[in-house]
Amino acid sequence: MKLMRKAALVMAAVPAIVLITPVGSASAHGYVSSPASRSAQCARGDVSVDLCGQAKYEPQSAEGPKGLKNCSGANGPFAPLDNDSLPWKVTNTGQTLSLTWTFTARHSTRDYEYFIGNTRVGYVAGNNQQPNNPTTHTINLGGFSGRQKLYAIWNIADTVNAFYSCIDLNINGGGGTTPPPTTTTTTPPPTTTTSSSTTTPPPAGGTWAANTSYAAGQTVTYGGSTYRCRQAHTSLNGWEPPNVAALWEKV
Ligand SMILES: [Cu+2]
Repeated sequence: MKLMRKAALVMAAVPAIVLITPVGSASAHGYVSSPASRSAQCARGDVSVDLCGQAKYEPQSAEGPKGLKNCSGANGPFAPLDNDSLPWKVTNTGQTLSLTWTFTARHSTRDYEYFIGNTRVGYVAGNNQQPNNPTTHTINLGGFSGRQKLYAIWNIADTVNAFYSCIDLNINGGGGTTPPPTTTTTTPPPTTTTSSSTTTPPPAGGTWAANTSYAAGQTVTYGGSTYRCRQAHTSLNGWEPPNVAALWEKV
């Protein structure tokens, strides 16, 4: 009897939970937890919250369109992850590296890609299946040595997005080759112009449409709301503003 009542209570609570979970909730995704990615270091306090931005609270949510090479997914609140000059801890490794993903939602998976610079050093197929949590991959670092930044990318099968983690490595313990200083291409959210002389207002776009080139700062309407473009891109079906927070912010 008691059990039944409990079950009934749980059932009754379910619709309420669904209602209070925002659409596209940022809380349920994944990141590389071992070796500690930049996101993981933020979450466990290795790097100060003041420096980390949102990654402190949601290490799993550096989400952005597929095909990027960065640590934040070009997701504004996660931009500090792209800053190579923060005091990230470096993992010493040989040529073989095992990485563990922690998932807070097991999205069906297209594949995983691992890059050093523009070289893809690792690939693991996802077969459009849900991954186990956690999931560990072992990759070979392709002959790279010294200080390197490894991009770990989880490509989701049923959305346009991917999740990004960066792991700072010292390969073969050498520290011999110093990587060229990486120019951080953080795409900051468009800032409101402070200089009053530059009064070029962002072009007021019309209604959002697919296969259209949008510039950062441009606004469009979609579904009765107005959105501002975060970074220049050409729109595609499926990239409707409410779907891709990395590209559009609601105003
Ligand atoms: Cu998710």
